[in-house]
Amino acid sequence: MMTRRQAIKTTAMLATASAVVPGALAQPTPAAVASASPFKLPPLPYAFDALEPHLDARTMEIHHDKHHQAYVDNLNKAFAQMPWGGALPTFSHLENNWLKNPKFLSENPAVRNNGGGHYNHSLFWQMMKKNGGGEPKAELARAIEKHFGNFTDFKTKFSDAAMKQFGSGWAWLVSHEGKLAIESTPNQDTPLSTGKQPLLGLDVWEHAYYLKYQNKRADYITAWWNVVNWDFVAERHARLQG
Ligand code: MN3
Repeated sequence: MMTRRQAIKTTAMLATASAVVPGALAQPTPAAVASASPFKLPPLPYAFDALEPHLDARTMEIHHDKHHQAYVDNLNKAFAQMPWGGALPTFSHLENNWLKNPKFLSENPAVRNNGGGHYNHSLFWQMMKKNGGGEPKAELARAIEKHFGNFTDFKTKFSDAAMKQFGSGWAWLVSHEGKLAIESTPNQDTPLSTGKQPLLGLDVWEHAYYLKYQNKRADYITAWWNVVNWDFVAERHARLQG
């Protein structure tokens, strides 16, 4: 918990950081920017044990509280090192600017890795829910059938992408120019950097499954289908259809 004194201090620093923004030449001092920590760990939208027995509580706790927190902390640190003259960046800025700019990402590997990690995990928690799984409905179901033949073939192809991602990375169902596709990305790279929108993603880093499944990634993937939040995926899909 933040004490009142710390809260006042933080508020003062945030005020200092944003107060200088309108001046074109004035930039927040590195100290003010570092203290602002514009990126925050979003709360897990359910209890740690909500996805049991498929994803165990201990893994969820470490994954969210330690791994995701580390991406957030390191992204804030990376931001503090950047020359910055604008308003403090937001999650939307990360999503719509930084992660869609391959040149910027290649020049800022700390943002590529930690910004990607923050973005991917922020989505990942919402892509799962208690009593999830089953099959998508309505428009999304029709789109999956159109692009992959049927839901079973889609699942096989997605699981295959997750299995074949060598080392750490993600498998994705993405939307690109009105079409659905399956792909995988290494490390914390996001589909955004190649112009695609992620609809559903599966974290295949060992930290996502090692405690319960050890080296058996296939078992983790099979279990994960039972917690997919298809409503969330359908919402993202519907939004992209306009
Ligand atoms: Mn992870």
